[in-house]
Amino acid sequence: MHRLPVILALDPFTNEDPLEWVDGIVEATRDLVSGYKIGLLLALRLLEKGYSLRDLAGKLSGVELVVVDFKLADIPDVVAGAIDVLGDHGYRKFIVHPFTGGLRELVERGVDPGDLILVASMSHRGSTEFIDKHWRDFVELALDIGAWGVVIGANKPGIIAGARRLIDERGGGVKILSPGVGVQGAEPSTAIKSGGDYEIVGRMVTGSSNPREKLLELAEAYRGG
Ligand code: BMP
Repeated sequence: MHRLPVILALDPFTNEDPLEWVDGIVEATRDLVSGYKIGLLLALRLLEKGYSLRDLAGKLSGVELVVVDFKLADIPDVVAGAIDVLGDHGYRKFIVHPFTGGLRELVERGVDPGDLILVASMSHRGSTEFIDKHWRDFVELALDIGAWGVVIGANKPGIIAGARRLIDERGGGVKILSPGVGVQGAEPSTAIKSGGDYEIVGRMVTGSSNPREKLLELAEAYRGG
């Protein structure tokens, strides 16, 4: 079976050992998904139990696509420093917030733009207050600097379709990653049908009693069934 266009969000909401939790899910799903997303919640739970980012990197070794989602939003010195540290652990894709401005400065400082994923529109309701008003600017910035991808909520099919048109018009290869599937309400595969490249799926799969079975169930939706 082809890999699903799914990036599995590894957010541990339970109190079990976070490294074993990651290991169990990755071993059960690595041949089915396109990659994994790790973020602040996992990092905090690992720290709490005395683990390091290197321990986590070990569990994810051999996985082609690991997206580090700390939604970095700070002065370029600090963002570049954080990317440096994460890069030393072998991580290569980083979600950053573009609303701070200064992403070009990051690139001038040596950050590879092909490692960056810019948040252009979020899946929660509050995203319309500020971020969504600028989604087009953020997608254009991603194209201008040659970013790897943008994040656009799966429940925003109009924005996904608009971003797809913009990216295609400019012949760019920027990928669209869409979270918000399952627990947050969007149906699996709706973002892909609107022009997205990957859906970021978390609790619907990681919170199920059998993540592998759940993904196999979802495969039907991604096949267009
Ligand atoms: P879930 O499928 O369990 O709702 O998880 C969604 C994941 O996507 C979470 O890791 C969350 O941080 C992330 N996310 C999101 O839900 N909406 C966004 O707009 C941006 C995100 O990164």
